[in-house]
Amino acid sequence: MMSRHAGQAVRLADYQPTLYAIETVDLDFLLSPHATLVTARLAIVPRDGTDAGAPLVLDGDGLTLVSVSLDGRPLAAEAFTATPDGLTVATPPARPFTLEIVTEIDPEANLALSGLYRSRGTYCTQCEAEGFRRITYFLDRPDVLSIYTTRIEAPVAEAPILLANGNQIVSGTSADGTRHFAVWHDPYPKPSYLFAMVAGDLALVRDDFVTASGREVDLRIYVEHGNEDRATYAMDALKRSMRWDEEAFGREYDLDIFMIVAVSDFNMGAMENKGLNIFNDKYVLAAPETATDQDYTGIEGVIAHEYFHNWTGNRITCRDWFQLCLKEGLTVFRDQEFSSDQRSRPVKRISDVRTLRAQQFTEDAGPLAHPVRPEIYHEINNFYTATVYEKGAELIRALKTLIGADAFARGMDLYFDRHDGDAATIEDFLACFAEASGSDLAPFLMWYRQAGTPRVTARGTYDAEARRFTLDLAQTCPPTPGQPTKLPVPIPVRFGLVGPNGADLDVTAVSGATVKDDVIHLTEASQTVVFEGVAARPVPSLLRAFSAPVVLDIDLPLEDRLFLLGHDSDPFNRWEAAQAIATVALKAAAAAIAAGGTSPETDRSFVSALGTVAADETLDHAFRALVLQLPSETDIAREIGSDVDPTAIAAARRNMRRAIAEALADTFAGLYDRLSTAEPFRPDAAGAGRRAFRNTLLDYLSLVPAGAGRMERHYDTADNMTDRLAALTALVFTGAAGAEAALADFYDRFKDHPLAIDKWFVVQATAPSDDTLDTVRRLTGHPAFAFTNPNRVRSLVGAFSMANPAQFNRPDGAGYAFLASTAIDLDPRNPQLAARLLGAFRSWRTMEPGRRAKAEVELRRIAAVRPLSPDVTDIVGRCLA
Ligand code: 0A1
Ligand code: ZN
Repeated sequence: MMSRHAGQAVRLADYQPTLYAIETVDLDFLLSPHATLVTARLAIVPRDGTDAGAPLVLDGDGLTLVSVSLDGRPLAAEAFTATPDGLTVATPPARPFTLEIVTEIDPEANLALSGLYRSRGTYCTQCEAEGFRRITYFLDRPDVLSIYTTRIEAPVAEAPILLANGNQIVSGTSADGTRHFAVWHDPYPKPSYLFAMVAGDLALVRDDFVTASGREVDLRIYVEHGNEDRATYAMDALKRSMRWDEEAFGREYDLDIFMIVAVSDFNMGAMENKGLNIFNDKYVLAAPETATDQDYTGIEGVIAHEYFHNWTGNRITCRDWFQLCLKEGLTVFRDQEFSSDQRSRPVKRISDVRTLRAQQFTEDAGPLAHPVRPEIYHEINNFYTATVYEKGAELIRALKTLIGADAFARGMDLYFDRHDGDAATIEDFLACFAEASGSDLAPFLMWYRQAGTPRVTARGTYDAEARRFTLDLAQTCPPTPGQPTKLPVPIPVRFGLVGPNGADLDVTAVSGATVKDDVIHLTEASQTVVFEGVAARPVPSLLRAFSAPVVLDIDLPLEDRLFLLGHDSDPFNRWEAAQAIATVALKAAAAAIAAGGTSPETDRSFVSALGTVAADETLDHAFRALVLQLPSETDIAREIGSDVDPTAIAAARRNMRRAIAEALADTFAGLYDRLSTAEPFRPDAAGAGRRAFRNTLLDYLSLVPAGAGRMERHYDTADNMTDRLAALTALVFTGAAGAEAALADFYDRFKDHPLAIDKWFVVQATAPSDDTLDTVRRLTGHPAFAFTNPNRVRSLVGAFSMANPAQFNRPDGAGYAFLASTAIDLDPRNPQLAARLLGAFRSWRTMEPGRRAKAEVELRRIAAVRPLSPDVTDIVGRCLA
């Protein structure tokens, strides 16, 4: 058997277990910046049924082999073949044996941030998905589970801290005191992607936790010296996560130590390595002056996410990378539930749905669409997507809604019981819920296999005489790459029939579809649900709390939507009503502008309904803020779907915001001024809600004369980053006279805080100005910017291409050319980051013909570059397919 080469297609249908198991792994790291020696002793056992002497094929990626021996004897040259990308032992013994492999690697030169690399002097690892093969030759796949013992040796002065998975069992120092070592042992079998080691000069923040059954856990967060004070919120979030997982899922922590290390250079958010999570410092470090409320909620969510992986991901892992959603969708669901319990459930739900629509629905509507469980990939790193994560989480939630909370809880218990220690599949997972609920979940599997966002059409008719309400429901799903036709999926439609006084109407009988409590089970392509004994004409409120990841097409008249906005008992659907009204109006306005006309006037009744919500003191601030925020330009573009003109969309949205601001200036100014009383900063939901509301009001006021003094004052008097950044954004986005001074002041204040300077880059990269691209180009040369740091690159180049649609999609194509050139430059150093940035091209085919042609030229220019990484080849290839 040959090893697969990078970029070669991998198919789910071809899955085969390995011929050999690796029972234990003893790793020895002799650290040195440019020449680290790694000795790996692997206890290898042929699996039952493996032919005697079948070749052992180990994965590698860019490795230099120093030596290889079998059971203590060097292997003869003809007994093996080694290349940088694989090591094959031609005829290994038909019995257990030990293979010892020595490789030499260069962490300092590793700018791809995968495998063993250095981040500001700290040695650290990132092995998911296929980084372990950049450290040593291995069966680098998630279904090979081994017990790891790791020895790390380094000069004391360079790396006083030496960490790896599990518990430290031995340590020592050389006689002259200059070198030291530590040995760590992890008793839980794990796949190589969960391996981690860290060595460097780091500061330690400590706490402890006692689990429900009395285990004392040593909690440690390692940060760069000087950042200790900024890790307290992360530590608090960790302890709350540990308690919550015990209470909500009955899951306890299982080692005596849990460590988090914050590093500055990291490709993703964080990584759940067993007992040794490694984090992008953005998701650890926070102080009121430098972190926004969004940063605090991000930290809480990511700390919880990685911690929850200890059970959903580590104790039960994935059989193969096609099953990635088994750990990711489930763990996102768990962290969303945690945050909902810690904060406001409706507010969390609305923000999650906003993200889902912006990221996943957009992905699902373009050339990068793929099923939650894909069936083929060329580069697995490109499948850490909104579809696998966010839609994966929605499927868990929909499953829970369909089978009910009790059966869901029993199914989870069964899953933990039955599969602890396994590398499992989606089928294994669903079987637990089928058994716990006594239902056939075979149709539910279609959700995992089909890409695309289902569209549910709903038409209601009321027969007053018969007191009957008839609801016709139908589902379709658009074609996606490789999937021209689709089957129906089981869709839970949570609903209420809202009566004239705003309360849900009672019904005496239902027929036509399974309806359990307040959930319609839509299982066929079309179904008619008949409700009897309906006392008055209802307004249907469908898909409450967003009960399934679908697009709902319901032809409610404006008055009915305004009624839901004012009265629905489901807060999500109140918010949704405002979004739907705005979306209809914005689409029409964008079409008019694109055709050379002007925006139609914004409906007065909608504006006054927004004013009513804004002033309704019975509603919490965060919710009011969300209702006032119009759908994003990306959302509107996706709703339009084809021949998109992003300039027209931006203009339509700007006009509507201005119309609302003008009509409600007095209300908004009054509300704003009343909220301006100083209260000490607290990053909790109530405080964050107040700031979100006040900053949303400021955003509107910035468009009218009332904003003038208020923006500068807001900036000058801010005692926290949320407020200061909101004011800076308002000043810069409106091109106010004080904008330049505020930008200079901001830079000066925060120049020693790279994570705060990232916000300074984002504001400038997302400014709605025709100069923005020039600014972004100039800022790539700024001393605070570095192409080697993913956070910097995402804040400048990523924000420009993903969060500034009108400027990225400039009609002259200069935005496309800039992104293409940047990605081409970046690709040889950090292909994962280059590929991720190019995701900004995912909607290029929906553009009007002029932009479409310019985007295609740039995509083809990238495709022609040689060499090109498998990561970028895959994204560009799928975009052009
Ligand atoms: N499993 C991590 C995400 C992650 C994935 C890949 C990485 O490197 C390529 C790093 C992190 C999580 O879900 O948090
Ligand atoms: Zn995860």
